[in-house]
Amino acid sequence: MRIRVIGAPMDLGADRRGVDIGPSAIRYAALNEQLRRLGYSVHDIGNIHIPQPESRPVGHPKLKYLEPIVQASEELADTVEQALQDGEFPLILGGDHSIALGSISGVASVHKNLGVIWVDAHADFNTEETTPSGNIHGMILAALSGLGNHKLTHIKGWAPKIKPENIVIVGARDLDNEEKALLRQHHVSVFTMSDIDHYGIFEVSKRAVEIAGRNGRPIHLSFDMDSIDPREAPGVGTPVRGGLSYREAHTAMEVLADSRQIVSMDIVEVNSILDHENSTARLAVELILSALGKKIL
Ligand code: DIR
Ligand code: MN
Ligand code: MN
Ligand code: MN
Repeated sequence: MRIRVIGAPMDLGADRRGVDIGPSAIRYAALNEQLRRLGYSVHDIGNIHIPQPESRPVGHPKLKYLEPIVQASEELADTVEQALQDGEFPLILGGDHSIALGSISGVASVHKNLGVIWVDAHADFNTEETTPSGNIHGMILAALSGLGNHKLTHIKGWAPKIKPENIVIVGARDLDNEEKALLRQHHVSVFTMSDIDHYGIFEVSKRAVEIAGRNGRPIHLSFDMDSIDPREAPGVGTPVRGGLSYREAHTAMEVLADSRQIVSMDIVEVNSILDHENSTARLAVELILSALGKKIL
């Protein structure tokens, strides 16, 4: 299989600056070389164009940088759709998590009945009404489900991109109160860190595949590096204690790889400014390899 690597140096969706270096940091950690070593052919098309926040007005305080985020999402959606049409596996490097609005919109144009596994400390299920921060990276799953601002929900002119009951969040431990109510109301499956403590990551990952990939439907994997414990992944914008261990993260990726239902993937929120010697980017590369089938033996 051929992998199309697409960089999305987005730093408009969160307050903390530094995740726009993510695509470079991940490439510097030898992503392409290691993918080739695993037997894939790699087609790296470089980065899509995304403006620097300093060059744009913040706009509405509950929807910061809405216009440039919508514009970048339209471009990324087209880029990802094209990759799938050319028979390549889209691997999108963030950037903050707002890039998943574009990437999943592109995948959903090709795969109309798409499941999503969202590995994250957060649920990213806020709307402009519930957001405590105005940061759009915290609204992406809701927007893809058709909730919230019309411009966010209608990337490429249609909505919703996914059914909320086809979404599974894994690793959650920092949710806002109104966000919790929205998740319940729309029947999103959420496996919190407590669930992982109780059932174990192997069981939780298998159930995530069962729900998101019911009836063999294709699955998009969206991996926020802040799902990992900050001891392992210090280079993220919003670290939250009590996250996935190194082994748990690998196990989850191996279970997803074994499902053979993953059709596209993004990896987001690597913040190089806060990182220790690129260790979070190096971990991101390891996890990508596990998600794409790398095994110890
Ligand atoms: C918080 C933090 N729930 C918000 N969210 C995220 O601002 O909406 N941090 N996604 O990474
Ligand atoms: Mn996120
Ligand atoms: Mn985020
Ligand atoms: Mn997060």
